[in-house]
Amino acid sequence: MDVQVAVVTGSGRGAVAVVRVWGPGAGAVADAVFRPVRGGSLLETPVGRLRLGRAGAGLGDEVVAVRLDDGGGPVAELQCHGGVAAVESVVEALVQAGARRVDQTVDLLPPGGDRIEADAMADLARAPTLRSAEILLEQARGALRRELGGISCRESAGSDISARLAAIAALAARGAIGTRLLSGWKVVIAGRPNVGKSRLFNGLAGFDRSIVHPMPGVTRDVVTFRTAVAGWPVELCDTAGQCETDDPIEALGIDRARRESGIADLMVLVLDRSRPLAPADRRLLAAPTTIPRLIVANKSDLAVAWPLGEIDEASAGVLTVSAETGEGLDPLIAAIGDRLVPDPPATGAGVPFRHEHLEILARAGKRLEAGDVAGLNRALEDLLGKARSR
Ligand SMILES: Nc1nc2c(ncn2[C@@H]2O[C@H](COP(=O)(O)OP(=O)(O)OP(=O)(O)O)[C@@H](O)[C@H]2O)c(=O)[nH]1
Ligand SMILES: [Mg+2]
Repeated sequence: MDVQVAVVTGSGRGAVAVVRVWGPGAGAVADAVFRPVRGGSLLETPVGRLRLGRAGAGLGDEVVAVRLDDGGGPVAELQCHGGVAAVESVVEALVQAGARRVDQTVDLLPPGGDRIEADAMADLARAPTLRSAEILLEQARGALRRELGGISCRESAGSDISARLAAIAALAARGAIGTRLLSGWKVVIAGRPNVGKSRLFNGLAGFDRSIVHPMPGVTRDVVTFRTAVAGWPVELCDTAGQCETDDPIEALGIDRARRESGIADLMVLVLDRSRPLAPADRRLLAAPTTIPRLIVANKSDLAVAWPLGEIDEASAGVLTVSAETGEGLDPLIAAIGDRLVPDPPATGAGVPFRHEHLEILARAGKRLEAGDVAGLNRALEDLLGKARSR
């Protein structure tokens, strides 16, 4: 058998593509194209250890390389950015080194992997950010399977029922993150007119998506943009400034702003630090919120018109930023990330990433609570079972 190469995840769509080489001599072929950032060659690297380097023509693309041994022969994988050019350049280099290209097939799933891994691979191809991709890649490598396997009990569960229930609860908590890895979180930027919402939105988006203007009432409709905030996929929403108005179009925009604020995961309430707080600011601060919020005092590059202590939230922390100069944007980005995902999964942790996983976990937890170990195993078998769904 010769050395073969295939793109395991669909190229061109996701943040990360996995290029797999297998067959006798696969390690040497991968080694020939992989240029480590530092340290010895890929062949000298123990199986399973991830290495950072470059591959491809010229300077090449940044890749993570790993040798795997599945018992069925040597396998190596190069994970690269998902863009078509990057993937093609890595595949081409491997072909030059002697591999034969074959079409992607689901049989290229990780050794021993099946449904969970297949689903993780499918989602990986659609991962909008590298952080999402990293977590899905871990699941494709068996992180979730391993943890589920640890919970299912062959023998009588005995005294460790509470430990297993805690493990199920921990997985379910991570599932709240896992099920958002593709769809992301919604963050709405709200405040009264002219406080700098659109400027801040553009700063977070990284380019001028929304119109910024000295005249109040510029943003009329909700402007959205999908981006990565602290590595998480986020839909940012810029909204119309909230105030009393007789203008029917502005009023419609304000209605929409309120609606968005009701369904978002987080509100960033922007105040203008360079002007005294207006009644509209105070109304917004006092309004009951159904979602978590961050208070941002913008225009910190100008002379300060009010002390932070003037608002009740001061003790909880108001973020001072200048959307104009960019000062304070990095801490704001970190704060948004912390609010959306206060407890990110550790590297290698099992993360349920589909609602179906959470439903099965809930069922398994109920069975375990009832002392029904056979029922627990049956529920988990739905996920762990070898029946391939695709
Ligand atoms: N000096 C300074 N000016 C700012 C800052 N942020 C925004 N501005 C200015 O404030 C004005 C209003 O900014 P926008 O971002 O359009 O404000 P907005 O809150 O979106 O306003 P509406 O869409 O009308 O509700 C513009 O002239 C901006 O250049 C800042 O941090 N510092
Ligand atoms: Mg605006």
